[in-house]
Amino acid sequence: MDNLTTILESCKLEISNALTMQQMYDIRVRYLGKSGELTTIMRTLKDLPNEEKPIFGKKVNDVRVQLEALIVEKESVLKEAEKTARINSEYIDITEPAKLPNKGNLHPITQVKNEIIEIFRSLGFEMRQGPEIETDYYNFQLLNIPKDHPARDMQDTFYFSDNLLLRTHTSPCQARTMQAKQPPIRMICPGKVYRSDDDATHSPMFQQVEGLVVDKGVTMCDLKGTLDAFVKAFFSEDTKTRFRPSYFPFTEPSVEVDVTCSVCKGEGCRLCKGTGWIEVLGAGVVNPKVLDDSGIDSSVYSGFAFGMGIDRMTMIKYGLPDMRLLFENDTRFLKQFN
Ligand code: 2NM
Repeated sequence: MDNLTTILESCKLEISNALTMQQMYDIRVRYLGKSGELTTIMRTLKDLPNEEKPIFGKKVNDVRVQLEALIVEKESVLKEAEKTARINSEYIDITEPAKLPNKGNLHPITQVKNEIIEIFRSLGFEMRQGPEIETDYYNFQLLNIPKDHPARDMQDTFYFSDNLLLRTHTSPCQARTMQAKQPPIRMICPGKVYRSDDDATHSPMFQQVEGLVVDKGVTMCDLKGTLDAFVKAFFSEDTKTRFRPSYFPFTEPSVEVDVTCSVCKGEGCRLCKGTGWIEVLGAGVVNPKVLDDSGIDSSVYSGFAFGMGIDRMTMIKYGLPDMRLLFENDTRFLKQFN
């Protein structure tokens, strides 16, 4: 009987000290298992006098029932605690924003090209496109570029044959348009052009937008007004223009157009090399010979034309120090235009 009391007390103590389900399992085996303490003590029953057997047997059974209840109760407490601990350790914050997939964007040159097209569209210009492989006739002859002009040299132009070449400007598209329709013409041609050039400021392929207006009474004034409106829309409303005399075979007179520096507003900085002005465009009044050769009567009509490099416009607009940034496809650079 004393042994039984000792077993009961020590088992109660162990149950109350137990911290894990594994410990509870061990306790159950050690006290109630096949060779556990209670089972062992039950085996001494047969050595007792007959009259004590039922009393002792009942007592052992009472202890077993009592311990069983205590173990079940403690186990349910521990199970609940382990569940809570697991829920806490596996907590997922469903309000945390998801990791977004990388989002692409149009290349900066494409963005600037679209912007230029949109500005001229709002001024009433239509967009036309022509082939990148051209004939000598459309790329040079029709544009009054003489046989001995340096642009025609193998050094400057990629030839497929004597007659076939990669266009060096988009002007052949303007010539094709003049052949195809009579004035009024208000068109721009954006696209890729190719020159045998490759250094820090020249790429063998670059993109241009050229424009052409032909109608009755078109003058240099219309050219100035149109380009003024364009640079104000493209750079900023306070941008001013400056027209310097220049030369192109297909225009007469010809000009080079400077704008006030978008970085220093004319003060002088690195971008404008201290002058306050940046050259952005070439332009001029279309040479009457070019009109006549393309089938437009220059005694009735006149026109102006202009051309700009989209890569150059992009560099100026964003103050890029090196044109190669635009061709390396480094996503750390490109995603800044998202
Ligand atoms: C420029 C500068 C000046 C130009 C001329 C023509 C055409 F076909 F009408 F004769 N198209 N583009 C032109 C004129 C292009 O780029 C710097």
